[in-house]
Amino acid sequence: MTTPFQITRRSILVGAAAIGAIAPAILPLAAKASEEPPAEMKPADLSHLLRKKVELVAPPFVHHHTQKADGPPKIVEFELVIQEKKMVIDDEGTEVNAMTFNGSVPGPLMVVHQNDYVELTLVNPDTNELQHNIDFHSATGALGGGALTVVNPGEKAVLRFKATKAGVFVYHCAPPGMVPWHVTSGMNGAIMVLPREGLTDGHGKELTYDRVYYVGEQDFYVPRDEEGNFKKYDSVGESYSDTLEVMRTLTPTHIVFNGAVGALTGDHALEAKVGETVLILHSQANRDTRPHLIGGHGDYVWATGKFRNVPDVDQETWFIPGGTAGAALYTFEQPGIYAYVNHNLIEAFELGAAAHFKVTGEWNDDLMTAISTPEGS
Ligand SMILES: [Cu+2]
Repeated sequence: MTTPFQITRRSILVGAAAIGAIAPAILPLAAKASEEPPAEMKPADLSHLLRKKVELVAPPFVHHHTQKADGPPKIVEFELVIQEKKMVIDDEGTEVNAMTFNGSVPGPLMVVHQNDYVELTLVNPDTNELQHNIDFHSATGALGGGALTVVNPGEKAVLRFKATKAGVFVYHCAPPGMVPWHVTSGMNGAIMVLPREGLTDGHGKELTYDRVYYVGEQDFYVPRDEEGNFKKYDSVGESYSDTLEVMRTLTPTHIVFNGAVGALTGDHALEAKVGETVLILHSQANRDTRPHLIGGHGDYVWATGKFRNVPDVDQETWFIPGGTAGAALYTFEQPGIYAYVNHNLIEAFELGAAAHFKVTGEWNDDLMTAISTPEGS
């Protein structure tokens, strides 16, 4: 059966025109590029490079990696399998027809070192309904790879790019005609390109981390019925037009960390010990955000995530523009539960953009003490 969503490369423009009024102004480039091979080129001979295959893990965790490069640049192989699936995004059972890389929102974090080559296999199983692709903000050319990776259900593509810039970068789906829908349905993640010599403070001091966590902030736009209840749909395609209407209000119904309200709080809190240094990576592919660690700080912060810049120090809150991934390094000094929030506090407390750090260790009375606990006067 043909639906407006099962479009082929050749009918991208027709499909796009039918789907959204804004799309045609942006899409011809993408459609043209995906139909044609790259312009005249001399294939790069990388046969002398070592290859490494990485098994990705679901956020907030990050696959094993070394902080400094352990040799010359290599080809690092990753695979992302696109999964369209229903996900529950709050404790009231609200559902979205999510689109995901590897089944999680956000998609998994990839780690390479500067000047490594990323070789990504992007798989769109034939059980999916829609066409997808991937745009790496860390890549150069062809719409970040988006023009070379448009895959219909049942297809896969392999993209290789050289990670020339060090930093944390967003990746996201950007299919012709439906970019914001796919991004706000969960198809985004991040890649960290570490300097080959590891992180520094920009003044010669090496910076290392004991743990790294990846927080992906997601805005969802869930349609409501006449009574104000969130609607459910049998398929992602069926949810499209209602969801687009809500998206155009620019008013998310949910703003969450890692796919759902509470995904990183309570029993799912991020763990650390006093004295440990934690690297917190935070991406938002679509909206601005302003992370804040309640009761802590950002010792070293690359708010826009790019490691050739000197990090800001001793930050209280940092600003990550939409379409960016930031990095903050903090050494915990006190035990306890810390809330890590988007410090638009309405977005944190009312819409869900909050996580917890559960930190164990010895209390430092010098840093803080209760001289007198609350009592009646
Ligand atoms: Cu997609």
